[in-house]
Amino acid sequence: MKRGLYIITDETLSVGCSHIYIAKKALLGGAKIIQLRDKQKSGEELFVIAQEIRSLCIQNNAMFIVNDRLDIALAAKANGVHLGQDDLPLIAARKLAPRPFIIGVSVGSVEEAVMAEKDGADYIGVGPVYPTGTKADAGPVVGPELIRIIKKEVGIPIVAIGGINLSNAGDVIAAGADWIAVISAVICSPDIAAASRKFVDLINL
Ligand code: TZP
Ligand code: MG
Repeated sequence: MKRGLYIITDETLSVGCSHIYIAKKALLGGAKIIQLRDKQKSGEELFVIAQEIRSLCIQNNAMFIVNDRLDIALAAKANGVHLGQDDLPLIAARKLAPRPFIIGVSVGSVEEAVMAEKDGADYIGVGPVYPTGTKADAGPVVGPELIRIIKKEVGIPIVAIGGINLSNAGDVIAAGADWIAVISAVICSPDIAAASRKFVDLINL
């Protein structure tokens, strides 16, 4: 799949909506990657949720990625894991999880992007593209310019993240992003499926 909408679940932002509810609605709206992101729940709780989201993704021909937790991703048979620069190092993760298991890595510079590709990442998450209130430690805003530069230096897919909304997503795609990753612009919406669909339509233009 070359392009699409990548939705990250976050129960702390979506007042009253569970990870499973968010995933269901986002899939209904056409999201093709769901990432389970939860920094608080126990492994026991996450494992149950991950198994459920995995089957929803299979039913909807979408991929399922777990944030941070390679153990949960492997145990729940997710398609992959997403790792930040301070998480389990990519090389160590890859030893435990050979391809076709997907490993995505967050990067905030060309150097990190080139290194991630060299070390075996399947995609890179580039951001924050715009200011975001969703992640306090997201690092400096990189703008679509960094996507344009990284696109020339790496061959793996680029997932753009951070402050992306319907007004700026077109610029991010024009800069070369393959996937648009969104949290607040979709999950804080009263209709998650409809909000997802609007992004999908824009990506498919
Ligand atoms: N990583 C970099 S920015 C970010 C993450 C998880 C938050 C993206 O959330 P939003 O609400 O789409 O700006
Ligand atoms: Mg992380």
